[in-house]
Amino acid sequence: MSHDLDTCVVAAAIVDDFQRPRRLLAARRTHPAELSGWWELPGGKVDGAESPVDALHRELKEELGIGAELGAEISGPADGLWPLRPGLVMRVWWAMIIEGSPEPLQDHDRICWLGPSEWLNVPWLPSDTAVIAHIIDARRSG
Ligand code: 9L3
Ligand code: MG
Repeated sequence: MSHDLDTCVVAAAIVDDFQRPRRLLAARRTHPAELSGWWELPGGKVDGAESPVDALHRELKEELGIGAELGAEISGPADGLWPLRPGLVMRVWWAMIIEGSPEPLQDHDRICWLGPSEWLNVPWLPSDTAVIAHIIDARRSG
């Protein structure tokens, strides 16, 4: 299926180290009501003209007050993308903080660092559970 016309959401798996990630940042959403209380990889929708990577830097600045270095993209099951719902796909990158310290400034009421064996220990949005389960599996199989 082609996703060319789908709206793109971008998100970051923020970790403490690209080579050997131990801690992963999770953020708890405050809105909309049906997503409130669920945890996600921070990010949001790409605006019309901006590139996905620019959008992700903007979102991380707005939502958490941080500057980040992006690593590799985490490829999803649908032509490399992560389907959210009809017409909406997500792209996810590894990221490390290079500036600032993360705070829930907008869209979230809590953030937390999940330790090495804790990456599935918060109620992630279903879409994000798929991403986290995938990266745990990928690391386990080398
Ligand atoms: N979404 C899912 N997982 C994520 C993010 C950042 C977003 N990690 C979904 C939730 C919303 C939609 O994408 O339905 C748009 O996200 P936002 O712009 O409200 O953050
Ligand atoms: Mg957002």
